Formats: sequence, C-alpha cells, structure tokens
Amino acid sequence: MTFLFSNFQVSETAPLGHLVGSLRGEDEEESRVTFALIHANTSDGTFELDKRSGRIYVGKELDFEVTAEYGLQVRLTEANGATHLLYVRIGVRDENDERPSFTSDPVTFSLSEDTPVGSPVWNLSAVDLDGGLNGLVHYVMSLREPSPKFRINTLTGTIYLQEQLDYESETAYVLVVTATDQGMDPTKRLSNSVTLHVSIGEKKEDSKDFRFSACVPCAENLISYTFFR
Ligand SMILES: [Ca+2]
Ligand SMILES: [Ca+2]
Ligand SMILES: [Ca+2]
Repeated sequence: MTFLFSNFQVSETAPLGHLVGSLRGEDEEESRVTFALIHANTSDGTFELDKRSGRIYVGKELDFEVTAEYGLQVRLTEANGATHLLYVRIGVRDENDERPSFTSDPVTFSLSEDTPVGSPVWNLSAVDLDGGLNGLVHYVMSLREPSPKFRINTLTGTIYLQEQLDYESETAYVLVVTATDQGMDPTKRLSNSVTLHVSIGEKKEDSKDFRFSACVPCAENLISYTFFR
C-alpha cells in the first residue's frame, strides 16, 4: 500500500455541486480504479466523492468562519485489488461575506462641558468575523453635527474630544460612525453604521470659586451679604 497526498482549495461561497478537484490521474488504466471515502473530519456529507471518476464535489454549504480546512482519507483500489491510501486536504478560501457589526446601536453617553480637549471619550468596536483584510475594520465619522467637536481614530475606533464643549451653546451632539472592512476588492467591502447620542452636562461649580456679594440698601444701613452655593 502506498500513501498519496492531494491538496485542494475551494471558496467558501462555492455552490453545491461545485467541482473541488479530481483524484484521477492521466493514466488510461485508472479508469478501472475505484475511490472510497473512508474517513473525513466531518461525516455530514460536506464533500461528495464520485467513486469512479475520483471527482470531489461540494455537498454542503461551506463557511470559512466555521471550518477553514478539511481532511479526507480516501481508499483507492486498483483493478488488480491493490489498495492505496490517499490523504486529501481541502482548504476553504475566505471570502468577504461577513459585515462589521456593533454590539449596541445607538450608543448614549454624557460628558461634562469641562472635559479636557484631546480626551478619549468613547471607544467603539465593530466585529467582523472574516479573516485577514476581509475582517479588518476602519472607522469613519460620517456625520458631525452640529460642529466637528469630535474626531475618531480610524484604526482603533476611539473617539476624542477635539474642541472645548460649552453647555450654554450646545447641550447635545449626534455622531454617526461607519465601520468598513478592508476587503481586497474595494467594490465588495461591507460596512455598518452606529449612531451616538452625546449629552453635555453643565460643569460642576466649585462652591469655593462661586461666590458673589450683594449690597442691599436697607433703611439707613448698607448690609452686605455673601452667597454660597
Ligand atoms: Ca462565511
Ligand atoms: Ca468569510
Ligand atoms: Ca468582512
């Protein structure tokens, strides 16, 4: 008995019945050889083997995100009864078929108007289950109303304050961030958006700093009051 190895690649979006590869050689005599699938790391018929032609077909829908590689063992029987064992490795090729997704949408948070400029104020994270560039997410802020007080780090998804907030002039902001994967084919990139509602809180006044005096004319006396808050 001899041991032989074969390697095939198939796209995860290959339709049912797609020809993955053929185990049959060029030799005329091989027409009398038969093939039998004796073991697979999945026994659910993901691949079908034609025992006469040695052709392997896709039998069930593939998903790179679930199984990226299969191993099959095939017994090859010659006309004279001699048998050989074939190890067949089938690699599943990733396609960009997963869309980035945010864990929650919309996102709501509040900031004090005295938040220092340059502070990170929120961290967004979108998950894309694809492999490699198909699953690498870039973030872009697509709506910055009413003014560009915020910016986002394209790679990390961290949002920073870039201008001083002022409760008296604006009490809320709506931001829209779009996460797009970096699939090799730019026309097939997938994206998803999230809306952020940011409410601005008034600065907590320090009672030591906040004091004023009022002079109230009262009868003949000028009385001085000091107010604390
Ligand atoms: Ca998939
Ligand atoms: Ca994929
Ligand atoms: Ca993707």
